[in-house]
Amino acid sequence: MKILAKLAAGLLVAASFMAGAANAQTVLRSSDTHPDGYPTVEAVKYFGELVKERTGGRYAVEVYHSAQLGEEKDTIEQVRSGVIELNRVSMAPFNGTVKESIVPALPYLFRSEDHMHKVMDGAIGDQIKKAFEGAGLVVLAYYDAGSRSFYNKQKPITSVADMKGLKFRVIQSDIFVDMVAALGANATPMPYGEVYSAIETGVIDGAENNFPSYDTAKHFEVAKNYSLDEHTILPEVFVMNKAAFDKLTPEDQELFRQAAKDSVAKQRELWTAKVNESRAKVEAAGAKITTPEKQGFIDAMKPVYEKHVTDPVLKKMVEDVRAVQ
Ligand code: GTR
Repeated sequence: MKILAKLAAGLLVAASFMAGAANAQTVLRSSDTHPDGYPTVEAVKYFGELVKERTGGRYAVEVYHSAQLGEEKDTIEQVRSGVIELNRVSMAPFNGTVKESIVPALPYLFRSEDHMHKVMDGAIGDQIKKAFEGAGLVVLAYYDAGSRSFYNKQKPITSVADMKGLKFRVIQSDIFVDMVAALGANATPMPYGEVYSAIETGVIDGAENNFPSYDTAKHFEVAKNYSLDEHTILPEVFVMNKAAFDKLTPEDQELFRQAAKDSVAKQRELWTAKVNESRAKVEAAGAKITTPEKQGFIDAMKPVYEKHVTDPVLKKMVEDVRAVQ
């Protein structure tokens, strides 16, 4: 009896150990500058749910929204060094690190959001993904961020001439600094979280972003003139630390890629709804939306291309983007 009991107890311990091992969960941390409920935050949460479900709970994702882990530039360093495993950021802060990421940040290169989707979902999108690996990152998905336009607290912008002398915060990329200079205005790259008070106190006159960011960061409260110049259709990237990705089994890697792909459809749907909601909200709150004479903006961008698209790889990529119908 005693021996049997001992055996049974031993089996129980072994069984619970095995169950414990099966339940062991690796929690992956992901950063986002946006508040809870924002389409990118929701898309990464959805990715996490799919991963958890499809791995039988072996992996889970925790999304730290609202810049809890820091501003984008800092969290990019965190994900590259492996302090965090995942990150959802804009493409532009990578412009100085991943040469190929310059292409989707170029002003007026994409003709429409549809054109951007075709490019990023195709061979050029894959080429950019490959280039991110050199920076220690695996691109899991490209998400939508609509188009970026200028807004300011001084006056409505109806043509390039109105831009003269205004001070704008731009996203942290030289392309954007030069874009603003080419329009006769002054650019200050600064972290997203500092923009509201910088506009409020008059350090800058305005910034540039899409409607959901203009809304959720509350910039519409301090800069009421939004001019729909739509200078870039800049996608977001959802990246994973490459060493962490390489540690996954090939099956899990495929599962992660598929979950990310599934989250793209979800994000695009949420994005479209959010743009409409945010636009209506800021207008109701008194934002004045104007549509400036766009050709002037397009023509002014020549020096930006001359300065940043000199490398043969980038020249070819720009040609390839233009050829995508
Ligand atoms: C938003 C983007 C953020 C952040 C922000 C900015 O459109 O979703 O990731 O890059 O712009 O301007 O800093």
